[in-house]
Amino acid sequence: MNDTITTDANPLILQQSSLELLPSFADQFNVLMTYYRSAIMEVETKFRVLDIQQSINQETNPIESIKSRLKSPESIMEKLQRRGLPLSIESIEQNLFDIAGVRVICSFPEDIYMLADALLKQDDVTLIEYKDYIENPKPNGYRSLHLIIEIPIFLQTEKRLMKAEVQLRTIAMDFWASLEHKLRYKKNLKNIEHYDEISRKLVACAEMSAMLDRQMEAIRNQIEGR
Ligand code: 0O2
Repeated sequence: MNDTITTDANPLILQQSSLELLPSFADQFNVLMTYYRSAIMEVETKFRVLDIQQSINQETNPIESIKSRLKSPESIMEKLQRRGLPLSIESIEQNLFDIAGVRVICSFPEDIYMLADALLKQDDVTLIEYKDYIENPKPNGYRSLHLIIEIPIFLQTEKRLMKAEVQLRTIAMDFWASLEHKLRYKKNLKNIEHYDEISRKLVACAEMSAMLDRQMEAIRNQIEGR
């Protein structure tokens, strides 16, 4: 019997002799990850340019730091499986929008919206999804502005549109999210004693850090006469 290969996007029946012509899943996966890595570089550059421009115009740097990450192969496979989606290259591109992740840590909450607006005004950026967890924090206290965008990357002979997730937060929001993430992953919090009390304490910490953000911003605005 001939070997049969099927892909979810395009069912193919191939002879064994054709097999060596096909790039393996691993090869295609690695190429795709290179495209996402390129998308990260494009998005980072856009933010660095905005930061430099602000430092010239306003003599301030709205961005404290940028942390980027490419989702790991294990996380990609886990997410596809969890959602009952096909484990294929096409499925990754069509269904997962957070493989390229860029986290922009800002000084003040107003800077987050200024940077998001400036990014979304650029004519090569398409907004796919906008989730404002600052206006509407998650019940556990999590705050950040999340954007899913599509941007072009330019290869030798083609232009490819790639999706990326941008998370914009203040230092205080990042401080809370990083510690909450560590605590959550250290233990399965839901199974421990005093879970409700711990959840309430985490929400209270998130509210304190939001208050700190508002006060620091008010001081900045007072100093700068805004
Ligand atoms: P990592 O390692 O940061 O990538 P989903 O993407 O399916 O999990 P959804 O609703 O599409 O869920 O995404 P959502 O909630 O807009 O944002 C997902 C990402 O935001 C997470 O990615 C985290 O980075 C961050 N995030 C969202 N909620 C919380 C939270 O309660 N606490 C913390 N610390 N971070 C949060 P990943 O994939 O979970 O992890």
